[in-house]
Amino acid sequence: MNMCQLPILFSFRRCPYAMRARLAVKASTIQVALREVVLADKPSEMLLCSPKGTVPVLQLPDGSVVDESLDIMLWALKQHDPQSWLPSNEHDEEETFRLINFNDTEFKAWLDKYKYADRFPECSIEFYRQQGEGFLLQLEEKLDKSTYLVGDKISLADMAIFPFIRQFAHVDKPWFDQSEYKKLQDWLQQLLDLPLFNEVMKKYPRWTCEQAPLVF
Ligand SMILES: N[C@@H](CCC(=O)N[C@@H](CS)C(=O)NCC(=O)O)C(=O)O
Repeated sequence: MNMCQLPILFSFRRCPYAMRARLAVKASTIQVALREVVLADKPSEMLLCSPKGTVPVLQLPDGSVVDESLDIMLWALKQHDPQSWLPSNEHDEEETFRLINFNDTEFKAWLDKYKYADRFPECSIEFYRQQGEGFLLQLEEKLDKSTYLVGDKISLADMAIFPFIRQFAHVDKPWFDQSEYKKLQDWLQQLLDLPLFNEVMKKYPRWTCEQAPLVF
């Protein structure tokens, strides 16, 4: 493929939504041109195709745009899913999207308050952590029954959710490490140790329009 025709992925290394998009794109082996952005100074090229201004954004060669991380994951995996991350039956599909939806709505809201507790002084950091723990407990119970969140192999649910659990764990790592969520701790460590994760966490310079396409 001519490099100019590669899909363009606007990304930010540390954003958990962008991480999960990069994980799926990399797993799918579909090549994209990666553009590392700075959130405080988003490139006009990105805002022009997705005015809502969140990363990740995928711009396809035909001009269409996918600007929700889960949709980018599905865009990639529906074309090529060599590690079989997509759910293979209706039950797993329902459970996968239920967990991801809970993560992206309720859990993410508590995660933000826990992470930036000083900006939400109406309650204590411990309170925000306890609210987030509802989801940790749900996941711990899942991991008590199966090796991964939906079944005994890595799937979309694990990959869409673990970047957020990583963030939650890193707010107070000593607390997380001594917490009762032992299965969750092992699960997180296993995913962090994947070569795929290291691959998608490589550091890239901030994109400028003079830059040669960075094939990811
Ligand atoms: N629902 C969106 C959420 C993406 C999102 O909120 N990304 C954050 C970074 S982690 C962002 O771009 N925030 C805009 C900003 O900080 O200006 C998705 O799944 O792609």
